[in-house]
Amino acid sequence: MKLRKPITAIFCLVAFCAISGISAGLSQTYGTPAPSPSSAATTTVHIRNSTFTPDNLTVHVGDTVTFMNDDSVTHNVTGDPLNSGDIASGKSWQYTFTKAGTYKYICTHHANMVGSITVVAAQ
Ligand SMILES: [Cu+2]
Repeated sequence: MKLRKPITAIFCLVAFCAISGISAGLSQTYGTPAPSPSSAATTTVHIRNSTFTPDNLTVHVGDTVTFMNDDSVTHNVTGDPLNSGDIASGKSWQYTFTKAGTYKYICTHHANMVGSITVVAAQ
């Protein structure tokens, strides 16, 4: 069979080209830097000495705010649409803001505990 060898050679050539083509494609995929994703940030508001710290904060749409209760007593974060329920000492609660606006909140246990978060459009 004289035809067998050239066919095998062609097959090998095609296979080699396909494999090297795939690996070239892969290295190209991995070599290209990924576009930087829009960065959603997480900011923490600490609750200390019955005070929200900071009590005034500006974040972007998509950002998450963590309220961390560093006090020894229970607090909460209450204000439409924020509604943490009681946050025990040492516990935290998170809220992700999906709409721009000004969000005022209080702690229903302590009348002097007030805070405000301004949410602006994502960058
Ligand atoms: Cu409180």
